Amino acid sequence: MTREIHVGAAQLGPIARDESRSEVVDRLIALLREGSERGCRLVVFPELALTTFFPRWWTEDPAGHDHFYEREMPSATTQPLFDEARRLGVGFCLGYAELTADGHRYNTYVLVGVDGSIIGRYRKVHIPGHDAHEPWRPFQHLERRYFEESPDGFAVHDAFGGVVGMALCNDRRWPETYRVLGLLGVELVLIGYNTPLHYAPDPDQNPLQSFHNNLVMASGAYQNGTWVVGVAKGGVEEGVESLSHSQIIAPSGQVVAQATVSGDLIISAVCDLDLCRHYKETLFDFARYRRPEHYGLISSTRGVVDRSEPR
Ligand code: CDT
Repeated sequence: MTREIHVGAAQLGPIARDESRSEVVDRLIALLREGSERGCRLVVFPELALTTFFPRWWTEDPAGHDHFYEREMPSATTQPLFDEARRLGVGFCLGYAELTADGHRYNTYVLVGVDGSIIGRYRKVHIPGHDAHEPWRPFQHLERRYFEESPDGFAVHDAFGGVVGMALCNDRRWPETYRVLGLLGVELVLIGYNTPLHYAPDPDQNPLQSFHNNLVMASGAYQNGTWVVGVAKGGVEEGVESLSHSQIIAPSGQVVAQATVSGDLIISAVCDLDLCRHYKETLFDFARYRRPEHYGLISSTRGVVDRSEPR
């Protein structure tokens, strides 16, 4: 018997700075319903799906952006999304800015089951951008000012009939993300992203954003024999254009569904989780072929080693 799950990638268009949380929740509910009508059991929303991408603005006091964070999940404002999920019998994955009771700020993803209960929470591991104000940029990317690095790392959850893992945006560029999840047996990786088309430190990369987006997710899927669902918040948001091109990628590395336009929309695919075995049990049979004794540097150093130092 095959293990098939119909997954929807709920791409979002821009969220305006002054758009209220409940207006955004209404947009998410509309997408959840559309996913349900298509037959989806799981609908995946992007990173920071409740607010505009606020790290593009500097505030002298980091707490100046605290109104963009959620202090509880669900809250009175987000509860209608959880209620609708339970009513429809559709699970979802939602990205938001989390402010904990003891004052920690994380870029967070939460996985919610078809009964509306929380299955797992993931806090972004790789925090990109900068932490100081850099006025030379046309806009800021201050994630390193407004979010802490996850203290928890990566995890998988037995959910939706398979093994599900989460990652957020910049995490998708790092092979370690997929490999750690792969070593945990992941079959479905959910990744939300906000990727501005303009990359100030090296604008030569601007026209390559879509290429790189597919390159990293397709490689991660293939090299670990897993489905990958990449979901954008794209379009022109507060004057900054971000990548759309949401996509669902099979364990072969092939794209099986892709958004061709920006804006709020659903793409979906029936993901046969048993397809993962084709890769996990052949070319990427980790237990048979990996040589971890030669990979020590990956976890023992952060940057490039100084080869002039005796080792
Ligand atoms: N949200 C996020 O992680 N965005 C980054 C932008 C590039 S770093 C400024 C990304 O990796 O897509």
